[in-house]
Amino acid sequence: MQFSFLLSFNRLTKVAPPRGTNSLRRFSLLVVPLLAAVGTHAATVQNGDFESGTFDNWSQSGNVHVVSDTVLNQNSFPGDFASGNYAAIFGTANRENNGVLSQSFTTTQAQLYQVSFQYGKLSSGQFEQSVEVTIRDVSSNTVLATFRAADNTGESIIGQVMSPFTFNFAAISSQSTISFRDSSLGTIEADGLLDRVSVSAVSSVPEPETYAMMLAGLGLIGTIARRRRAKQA
Ligand SMILES: [Ca+2]
Ligand SMILES: [Ca+2]
Repeated sequence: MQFSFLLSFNRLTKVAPPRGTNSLRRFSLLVVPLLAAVGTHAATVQNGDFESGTFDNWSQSGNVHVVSDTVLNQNSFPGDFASGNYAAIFGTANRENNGVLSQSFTTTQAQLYQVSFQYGKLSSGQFEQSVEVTIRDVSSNTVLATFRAADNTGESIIGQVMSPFTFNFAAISSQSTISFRDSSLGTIEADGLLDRVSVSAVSSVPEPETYAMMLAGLGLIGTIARRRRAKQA
């Protein structure tokens, strides 16, 4: 059973890069730096992997704590449950499921962002564990996105893995808040685990210097095409 857990974990973490043709690679060499220049409006969630071993940068209430693999391993839970050593754990022990974690971060108006995180169930019981994720605009308190991540596999501890989740939202001002609220069906012999929370810009309105770079790139492509046509003629 332990082997199947490890294999599943490896499948999640070792995703082979897609293979492309040479022409696609050349195209990527040109386009990737352009896209990198476009994605300058980075949103930053601090301590999203909880590797400080604390809830630094987060607001925390209710039954949610930082937990380490070391502690879980000492408490008869063998395996790797966190990316790194630490994760957030909701509904610890058999106490109430009322944990909330939230953090505000800088955003750019009209910018599209992708939220990604890992969530899983630490359990020897059957209760479904879930977390409700809400993105709000800070100044207006408008809800920009809601998302629910659940692990209802009902498996025992050795079979568990953290699963990746992603969703998008568009910011409407310079500050947004992400919050995770424990919404599990029960807490007895089941806790929710959260790790690797990050927010990144997925597209952007290009700035003037980016347009200049793009035009320069297109001009280069045009020059190459003209030279090829001239050679063929
Ligand atoms: Ca971590
Ligand atoms: Ca619990």
